[in-house]
Amino acid sequence: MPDSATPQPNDLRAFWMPFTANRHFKASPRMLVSAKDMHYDTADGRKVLDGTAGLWCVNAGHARPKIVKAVQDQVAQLDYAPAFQMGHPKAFELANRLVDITPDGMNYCFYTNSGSESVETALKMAIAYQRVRGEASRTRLIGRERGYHGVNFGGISVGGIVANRKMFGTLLSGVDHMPHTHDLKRNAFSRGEPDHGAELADELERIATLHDPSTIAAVIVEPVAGSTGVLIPPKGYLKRLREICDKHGFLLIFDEVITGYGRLGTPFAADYFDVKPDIITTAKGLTSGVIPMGAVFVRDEIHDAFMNGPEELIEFFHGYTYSGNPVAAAAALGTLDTYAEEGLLTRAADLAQYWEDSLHSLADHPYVIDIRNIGLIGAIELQPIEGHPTKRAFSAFLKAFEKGYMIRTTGDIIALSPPLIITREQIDELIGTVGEVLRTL
Ligand code: PXG
Repeated sequence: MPDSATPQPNDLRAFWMPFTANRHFKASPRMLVSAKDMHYDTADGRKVLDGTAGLWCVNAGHARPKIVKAVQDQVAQLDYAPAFQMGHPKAFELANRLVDITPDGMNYCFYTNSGSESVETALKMAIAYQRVRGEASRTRLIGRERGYHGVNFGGISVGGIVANRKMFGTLLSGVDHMPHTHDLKRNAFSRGEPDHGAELADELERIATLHDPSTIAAVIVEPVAGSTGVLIPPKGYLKRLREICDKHGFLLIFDEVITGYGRLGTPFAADYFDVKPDIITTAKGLTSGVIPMGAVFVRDEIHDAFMNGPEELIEFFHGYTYSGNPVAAAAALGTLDTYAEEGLLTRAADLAQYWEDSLHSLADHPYVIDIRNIGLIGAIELQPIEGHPTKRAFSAFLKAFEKGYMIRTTGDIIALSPPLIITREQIDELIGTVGEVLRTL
């Protein structure tokens, strides 16, 4: 709980906040000062139920003892070790533990510090892999409309977010995009995977024909797109993408920064959809948000293709000062222990039906034009206020926060993704409050 010893900032000016309406926030700040399990405490002493696992990352819940202790012990024992040409035991132990839970045949792990860096790493790996296997003409990258792959130039280039394309110049060349799969006309109020839209994967064939397959290195998609409003793949869509990639020699990258580590009720979305990508990007839930860390998993053939040439040469010319940082690695190990002891990587599967029924009970509420769900993810799409897009949902966010519930909005879509430790009673509370808020909009 906050107390008089908790320092309160008295000037909010200097911090230029990320992805935030800075002036609006600073006029009426929402300040979190502590957290435990499912709840935050605010600076004014209120408890707030975390309906979003922070930013889709606190999968194990807040301040979990194993993770806290792992970090405390590690920072006192080995705070930092150089990441290049040197090693420390926990980075190796963690990689081994991680590849035990990745899909079969993906036995290599490359560390980053965030989802954005995992994406850049995967894109570079894909292009370099095509080169080392003798297909150097394959340099194009294919993404998708409404894709979100972080904030760096590679990620915003393959991503399909209009604001990025408007604000940040011409981005990477040699990139093309498939259409998104969001189709309210055919699929509104679907439970789980929508029925219609698998044929949209065939657009990849059209793109392959246009550019010639021999110029394309990789295709990157989020199995379930999170930040652009929870877009769930139509039945059969991802399998079809996999087939087309196989046919033409494209690598298939699943960006699992949101779906990784149990969000759908399986360790990875690749397991859930039974589609094996060539590369998986992760971050967020890897350390349950406690210390920044990401990991990229690759199929054995990709790693092995680099292990040629003189042994004293660096095989993959890429890495970060903090790749495999000891404290981050310890946090991840503590997180994996917590996931294993509490069955959290599959717990969403037990809760999914309850979650689905609870969410869809809001279907007849004012302004609701769609509800969709998968695993422990839910979205409620609202009719925008004419001429004021995003305003209705943002007002729901503010009202929910006042009532002690943290939800996220993107456009006019409310996105929910609670920590995987949420109880059924807490689901009732959260959805009940969202319902109350919707009735006051
Ligand atoms: N890929 C995907 C699929 C993501 O969702 C990133 C990459 C980038 O990760 P970093 O760690 O660099 O932020 C993300 C991040 C939201 C929200 O509210 C989503 C993200 C980040 C912050 C907020 O939907 N996704």
